[in-house]
Amino acid sequence: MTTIRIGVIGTGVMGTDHVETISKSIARAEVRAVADIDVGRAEAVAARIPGAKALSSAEALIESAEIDAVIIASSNPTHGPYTLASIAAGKPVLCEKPLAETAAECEQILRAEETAGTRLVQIGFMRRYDPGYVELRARVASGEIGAPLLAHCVHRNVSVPPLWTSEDIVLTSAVHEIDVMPWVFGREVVNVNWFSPMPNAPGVRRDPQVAILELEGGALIFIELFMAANYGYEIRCEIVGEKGTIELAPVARTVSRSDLRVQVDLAADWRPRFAEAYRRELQSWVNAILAWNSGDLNNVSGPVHGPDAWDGYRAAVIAEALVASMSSGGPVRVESLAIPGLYQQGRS
Ligand code: ISE
Repeated sequence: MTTIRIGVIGTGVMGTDHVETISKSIARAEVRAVADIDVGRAEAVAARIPGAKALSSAEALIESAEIDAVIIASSNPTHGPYTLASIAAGKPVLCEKPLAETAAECEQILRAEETAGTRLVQIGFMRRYDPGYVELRARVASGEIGAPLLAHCVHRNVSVPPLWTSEDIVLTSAVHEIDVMPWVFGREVVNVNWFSPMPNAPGVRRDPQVAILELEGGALIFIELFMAANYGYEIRCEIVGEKGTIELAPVARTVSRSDLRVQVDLAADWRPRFAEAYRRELQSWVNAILAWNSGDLNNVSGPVHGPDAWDGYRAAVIAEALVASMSSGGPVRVESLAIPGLYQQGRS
């Protein structure tokens, strides 16, 4: 097999973005089918991609003999069921976060993978492919700032859909820091605590929120989540160590000066900010599937070399602990992640 035939479920913001990235920038892969509950939307996306068709159902896409690998970018409640269906069909699957809505559902996915005998699931934690985060992690590991002690993270959206709840902010947005910061520090989360300033005008959600994650050994991660920040999409991260600090540099390519002002443009959402991360994520996923298909004996981890179902499960456990802290108003300990009898037990 020289080209991976991909099927994309969900043609909303992320599904459409993946379809476009694959068509324009990914080698040895093509989109052959898209599926969406809104058939008209799926047809409109398929019409722009030569050789792609719109299918009536996600299940038909997963089972199609013309599809080698699946991307799930439909609504959050569908992630778990479509991931399980892809495992049952023996197909590699890249599922957008969250892997499932609960840690218990993620555990079911881990067990299904174990029964299948291969790790088939990659999760869309694209920040692990972002050149900035990759460098941050390498420099922390190099020891140049001594032991890392703290991280200050800022995660701001222009706005979110009107019905998003306080919990959605944790499960859909904070989940990125929940995944990437333990990866940068190389340590697990042991304790979480959630705060929010009292709102002036109570609404459907508490926004902004602050999450504090304590890692093994005592390092602290402070995360500001502000979903109605209005002014632009912005991600910041600074690591404070014993001997210095390292932070993500601003990503704008140009700075302008006029009318007594210095200006830097910000994006309206995460797609431009993480475009290179998405490209690298997709190419690496395709390359891993090709290597697996070619029977590469060094390829012991199946078609998944990036964040996997275990990482999706870990993030779900920590997100649930944060939601518990939101209700109890106090710190919540993250109990051991190990699942008795599971082969991933203890894997980092
Ligand atoms: C969105 O769903 C994403 O996944 C973005 O990466 C994140 O930064 C944003 O807050 C979410 O709304």
